[in-house]
Amino acid sequence: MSKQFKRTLITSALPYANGPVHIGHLAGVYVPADIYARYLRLKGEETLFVGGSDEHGIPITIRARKEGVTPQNIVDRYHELIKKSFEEFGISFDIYSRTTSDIHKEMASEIFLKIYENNGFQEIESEQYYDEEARQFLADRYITGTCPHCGNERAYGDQCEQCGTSLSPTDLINPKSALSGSVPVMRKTKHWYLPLNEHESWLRQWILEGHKEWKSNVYGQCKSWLDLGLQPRAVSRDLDWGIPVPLQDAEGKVLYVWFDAPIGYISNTKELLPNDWEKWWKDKETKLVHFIGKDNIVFHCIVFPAMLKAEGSYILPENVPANEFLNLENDKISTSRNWAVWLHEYLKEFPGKQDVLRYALTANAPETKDNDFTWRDFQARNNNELVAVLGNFINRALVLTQKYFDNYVPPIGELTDYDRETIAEAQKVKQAVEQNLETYHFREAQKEAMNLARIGNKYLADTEPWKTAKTDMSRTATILNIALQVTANLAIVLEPFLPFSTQKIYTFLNTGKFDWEKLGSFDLLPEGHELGKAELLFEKIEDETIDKQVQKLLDTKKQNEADEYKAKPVKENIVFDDFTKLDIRVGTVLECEKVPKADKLLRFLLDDGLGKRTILSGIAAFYPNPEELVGKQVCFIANLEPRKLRGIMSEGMILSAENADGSLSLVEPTKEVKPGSQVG
Ligand code: B3M
Ligand code: ZN
Repeated sequence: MSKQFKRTLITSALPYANGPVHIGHLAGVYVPADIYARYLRLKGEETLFVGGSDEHGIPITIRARKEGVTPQNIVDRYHELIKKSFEEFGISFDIYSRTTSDIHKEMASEIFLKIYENNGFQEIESEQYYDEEARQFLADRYITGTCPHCGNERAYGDQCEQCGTSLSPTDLINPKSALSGSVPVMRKTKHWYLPLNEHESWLRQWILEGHKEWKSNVYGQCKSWLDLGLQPRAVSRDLDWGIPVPLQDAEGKVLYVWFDAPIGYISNTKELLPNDWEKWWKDKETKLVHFIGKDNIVFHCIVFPAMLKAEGSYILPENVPANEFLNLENDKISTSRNWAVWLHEYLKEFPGKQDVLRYALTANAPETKDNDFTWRDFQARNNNELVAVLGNFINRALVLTQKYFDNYVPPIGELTDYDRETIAEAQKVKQAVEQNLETYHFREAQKEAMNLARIGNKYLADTEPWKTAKTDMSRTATILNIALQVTANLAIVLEPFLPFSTQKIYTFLNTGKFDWEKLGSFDLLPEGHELGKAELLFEKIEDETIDKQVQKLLDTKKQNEADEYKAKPVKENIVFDDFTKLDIRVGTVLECEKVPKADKLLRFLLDDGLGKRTILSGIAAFYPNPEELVGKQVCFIANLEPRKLRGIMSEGMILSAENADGSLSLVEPTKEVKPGSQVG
């Protein structure tokens, strides 16, 4: 039996205000949180939905440095942009504020001090990299050097982006400060640590025993953290952007961004309800639910609860329905590679189509595993589901009522068995949707809700009111009455998912909003009620529109490849004599074929001007039809010591150029020359 609560507090992760928000944010966090909030409100439950921007931390300072502006400048810009995108997508926050607000600074300091007074921190001195020129300690991201695993010379102190290994700054070979370029030195520094190890046993009990119902991805991640054993975590940093550590001997130190950010949920509640915020955070009858992405699980399930416990007066989350990641056209969404569908751009290119994106993202939500957004799927969801099923059904119900009953709800007559079956089936939808929403299965919930439109569509197709209208007007009246009641039910059940479209349905029906409890009723629209003007709810999205979006992504990909390619540095100088030692010549290809059982090798037989010469070359992957090379001229090194490969003597080396993507291309003279001609 699940616990009964009086009210629900919903939070959604605070996005970093260092860039705009994209479909990955929407699909993973904000749309599910919004569906949940809208559903609870519709049920008349006491609900609060809190959001905001995360405005501290290294990602912000990096962006600011790159653009040569202040961090405040960056967060002011992106906070507004993000806030507007959420508003336009109907994310129904009760408050969307920011972590640079005064209330937040006070709240974060207060909580820090309370934990401090409760002896909840350890002070630990450690050695960290310090930039003597810039006179500051260096965050991991601000140290670059050579990756010890792959040799990438531009690896960061926290990660090598070439091989993906996560690093710590002391792993780097030849570390350099990204601030001044100088070689950093080790220096002692003191920080405050949250001793998570001391919280381990109650956390184990609370999560592993007490919350077996959490989603398996969330539970599993918590379990593996707990099984590895928890370590103390620093909650302060040496940095000049953030909330100062509120202690005497803490100059130059700020709260670590992951310490202050989740407190933002509390501060924002207080900002909205200065006199009434505590019941949302301190009363055991409040159900606290955090919506986040999978990379934030440890902070919300382990670190933040440990902070709250150490403070002593707060409730803990009841659930943390974290999602996995959404990919875009088979590739990881990335802000730095501009591989994303940005919400503000979508709105410009698809004006008025917020619900289409909300629908497609929920239908494809990465609830249990990473999922892929593709423009073709988006188009199909719109054309085959929203237009062909939902829009089509509602339009037929309304247009037929207009045609046969002058736009007034017709009277309901005697019901047939089939009518009763249809109604009974439609009434099952409520429970199915509720069950899924209450267990955070939003994609399944939306599917069940759409099922009501399928039921309606089938009902009209089977009963054919346009035919009965020729012989039996009272039967037609009954059918359309039922179809209109289904339409009203659709407005209720789809509201959490498609708030803009359901608003339109209410306008078409010329009625106010119905509560969730009315879902399943077939007397929502009384006989004789005059309907509003019907319009199309959704429109088809054409191939050209989708092609344009796909092309836009292909262009981004090309641009990225061009940006990423950096020609290799030139080798050390040599003297002319060294060069003349090489005997490079042109030969004409007489035969060319794959070497059996060697994937990469081609066997060339060349006319080298003196006779015939066999050379093996590892370029088979790039010339799938080697016979086409016969007759072409290639350059080769004639005096390279012969060596045996796969039992064949290779007499030299054929020259090829390596392209940015690693593919090889043979080097050929621009005009035909006599075989044996020297290159130099
Ligand atoms: N800003 C990380 C993120 O955007 C972080 C979340 C904070 S939630 C309190 O993924
Ligand atoms: Zn590496």
